[in-house]
Amino acid sequence: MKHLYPVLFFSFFLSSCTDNLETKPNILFIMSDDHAYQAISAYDDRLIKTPNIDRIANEGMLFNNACVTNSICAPSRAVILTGKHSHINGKIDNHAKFDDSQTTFPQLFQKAGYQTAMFGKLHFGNNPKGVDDFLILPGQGDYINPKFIGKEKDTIISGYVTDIITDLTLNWFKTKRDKNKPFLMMYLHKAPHRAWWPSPEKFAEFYEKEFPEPESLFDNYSGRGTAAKTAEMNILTHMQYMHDSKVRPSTIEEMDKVEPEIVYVKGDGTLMRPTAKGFTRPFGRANEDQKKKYDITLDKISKDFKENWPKMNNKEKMKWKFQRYMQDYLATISSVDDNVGRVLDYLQESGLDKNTIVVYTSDQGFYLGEHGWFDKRFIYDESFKTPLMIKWPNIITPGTTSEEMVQNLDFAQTFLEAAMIEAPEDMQGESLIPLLKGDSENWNRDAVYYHYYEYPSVHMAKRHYGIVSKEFKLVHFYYDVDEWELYDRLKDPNEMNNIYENPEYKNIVDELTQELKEMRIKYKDSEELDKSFIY
Ligand code: SGN
Ligand code: CA
Repeated sequence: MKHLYPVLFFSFFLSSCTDNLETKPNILFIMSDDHAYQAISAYDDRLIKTPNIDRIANEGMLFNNACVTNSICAPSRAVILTGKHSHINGKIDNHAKFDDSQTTFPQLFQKAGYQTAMFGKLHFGNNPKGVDDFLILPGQGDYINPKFIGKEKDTIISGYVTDIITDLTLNWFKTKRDKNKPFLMMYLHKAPHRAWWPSPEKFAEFYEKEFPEPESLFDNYSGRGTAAKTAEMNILTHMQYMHDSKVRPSTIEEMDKVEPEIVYVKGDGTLMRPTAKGFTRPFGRANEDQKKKYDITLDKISKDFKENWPKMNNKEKMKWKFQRYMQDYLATISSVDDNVGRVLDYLQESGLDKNTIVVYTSDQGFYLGEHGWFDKRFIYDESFKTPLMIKWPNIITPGTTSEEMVQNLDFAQTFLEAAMIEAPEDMQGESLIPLLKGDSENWNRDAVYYHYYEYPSVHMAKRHYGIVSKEFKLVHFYYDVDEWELYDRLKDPNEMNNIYENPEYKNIVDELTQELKEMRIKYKDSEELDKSFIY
């Protein structure tokens, strides 16, 4: 019933409004890749200050319980574009093919008269549909001198990827924008995706910094299930010295003689000796001038490693790797923040900001050492939640926050409603417009559904689905285990203790199990479907 009013209203409105394009808002959708909310100062300023990204929150609404339906890159993007859960849109993991005969929301915008464009990382395997202009990175893309796939031709652009994606976006605004049409711009960063290569300047700047460790850096998973214990995303045991910490291959070979136990665990669980390839893959693209700039910091890292690593115990190695990780990860974010500032400045200078909805989000969250981890995938908070802030002048009250459980699944319907375009009946999200307008009476979702599939695969996070409310999280791990977990999100925010077997929570378990069952029916997920996705 709740949906009837906007549909009726907008179908009436549509007929009188399609020619009246100037009344429709523009949309600037900014998404980065693997950006943890812990690394945005609007959420938490212990690690980094992000004054430009924060501008969106200060002038709009910050969501404290925004989350994804499936915490991994390409599936999250498929959910965003289709407004449907992974088991419906078919892109359950990074390997699955996306069936591009499906409707995506940019196609609907294009049809409704919007000018549409996309620059940066899509990571889909297909070119985007419904965008008038695009230049996208192939697959994961490269940080240095990246190649782009274009509508007409592919091109390699020299420089640092975050600056380039911004230049492309600004150039489109300045030279290609049709002033008679509203726009939908998808400005999609590759950063801060692994292996976290900063620009040479930020690399040097952040190498000098030291960052606070999270409380659970040395988690031994004693209060958790098999999935947490067997995941291969621990900074000490799975992060790689060359590929991630950027220690020179020659140094590693030398250290090998000192202590020959440096091995890496691969995604499939087998052990691998380090090879130079891991280091040179991103760096190999740099030209001689760029290499010289990187060399200054790379030499410092290797010198430190050579001098100190042989003397370190495991605890010290963990601490050392955590600092190296944060220095590079946060350096890439600092570039994202500078560049978001350039785009926001342009919107302001051109006056476009007045009628533009600006969204900042990430395809999912990320572990910054919590539970000893990097990467994502799990329903546990750091990867389940994602940053989200939305600014919309005259509609959203500046500086407001929302605690509601909202998902990446909701974006398509939100943008469509904002643009007064009718959303297809089979989209599965909820428009966030009532929340944006401060009308929480017209919002009645109290829990969300989650389902992660990519297993067995890199990082070995087991398959699971679950239900999450503001208070609790109930999870079922399946495939090669059959384990349930329950977390009390208010009493145990770091999710250290699985209380599924605790008799005090029996009623909660019963209630949530029933709710989860109903949710799987509502979203058309089922055991049969789970089995059909097993490879
Ligand atoms: C690469 C990364 C993984 C990461 C996946 C998926 N390894 O395989 O750490 O989990 O991508 O990331 S790397 O050695 O290539 O950096 S995703 O964002 O595309 O889902
Ligand atoms: Ca990602």
